[in-house]
Amino acid sequence: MAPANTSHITFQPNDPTLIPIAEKVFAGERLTFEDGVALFRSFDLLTIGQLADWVNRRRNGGEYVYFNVNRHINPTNICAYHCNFCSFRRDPGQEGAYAYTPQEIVAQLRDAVDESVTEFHIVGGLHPEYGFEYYLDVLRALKQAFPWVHLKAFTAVEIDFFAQMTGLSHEEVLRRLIDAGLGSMPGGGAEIFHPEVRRRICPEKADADTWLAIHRTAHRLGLHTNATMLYGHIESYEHRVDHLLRLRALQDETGGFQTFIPLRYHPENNQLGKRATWTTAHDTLKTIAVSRLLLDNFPHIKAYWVMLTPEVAQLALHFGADDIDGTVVEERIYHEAGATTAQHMEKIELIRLIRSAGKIPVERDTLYNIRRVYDMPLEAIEAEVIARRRERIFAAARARRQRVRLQV
Ligand code: V47
Ligand code: SF4
Repeated sequence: MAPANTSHITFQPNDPTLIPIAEKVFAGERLTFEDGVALFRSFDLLTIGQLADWVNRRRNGGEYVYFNVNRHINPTNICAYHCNFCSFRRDPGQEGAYAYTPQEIVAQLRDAVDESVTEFHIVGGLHPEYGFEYYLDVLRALKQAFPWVHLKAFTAVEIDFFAQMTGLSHEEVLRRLIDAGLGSMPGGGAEIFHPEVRRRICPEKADADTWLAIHRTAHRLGLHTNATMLYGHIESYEHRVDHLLRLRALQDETGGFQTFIPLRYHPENNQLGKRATWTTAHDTLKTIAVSRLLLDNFPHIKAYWVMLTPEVAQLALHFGADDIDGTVVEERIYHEAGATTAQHMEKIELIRLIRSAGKIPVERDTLYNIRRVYDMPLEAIEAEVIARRRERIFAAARARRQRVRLQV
């Protein structure tokens, strides 16, 4: 790679250990395990952020920030596993346990979903009694009711569970899910790959090699997938770097990952929270920035506003992140674990958040096709969004009246 033009950058690190790393970054050279650990150990957050921002500008232009209009669906919280960081899971019959039928899921969404929604993000518990057919039926019912909506569904851990339940191979499970409407896979279930941590926080889950093998198979079948890392609990910086480099190695092989999403550990109402607490905004911004620097082959880094808070997610847009996730609607997993953010953000609020960071909001679909660039004056966008919302409310009311008339 040709050396980059850095003449416009004033680069004055407070931490001299970052100078050789910066030289590599500006020369487009790949960072090593030791570089990753040195970055995490450094407290010179602004220098690390500046480097990550520079990489984001070189890779993605640095002005566009992506979001989408999506809805989260968690079909059931009943789960056969017992990850000690999870506040969402319930045993069958336990207070608060639920499992919606595919028809109930569609009915809950019927009045709330119109053509503006482009993605359903579907993850949930591993139900010990419902078979694989239940999960296939959820996809089929959603695809039939909302054929235009992309289904980003089921983590590699869920795929592995379906394979164990049925005796099918991971590939066959994925093929059947694709036939039922699966469009791509979210990045959950990765947690921390290193066995020293993994066996202490989620011993029943698919191990690192299995998680990676499932994504490899998904990429071979033409699916795009995401990857996550659950950080800020009992893991060390070495464990984080190991995790990121395992993802980078698979991406070198397949190129099938779209986005990396660091997930900030939420310690409330779960066992792990007795030993770990909330990590800091400093750590979060550094984790976003180091991810951008180490994952040189990942197109996007997401600052997931639900997890990081809108305020920190907004700052992350200057630390290497170029995506902020979507409107979400009714997030449950982190809210059970103490998230204080809203469970939903209106599109106009996302646009305002991105614009007031000096960036250009870009609405995308799940596969990063651009639906619209919001580069016009904010007042024009606000007027249009309000008019559209009004139209949608009237249309939903008309549809409801028609259904009632038909029932009569
Ligand atoms: O794997 C569970 C995490 C993940 C807690 O692909 C927790 O765009 C923090 O897959 N504190 C599932 N995290 C979520 C997921 C996801 C989320 C956002 C975007 C995308 C994407 C995927 O939720 C699990 C686990 O790491 N999680 N409990 C907790 N207490
Ligand atoms: Fe079950 Fe997922 Fe919670 Fe683990 S994180 S207990 S697999 S719902």
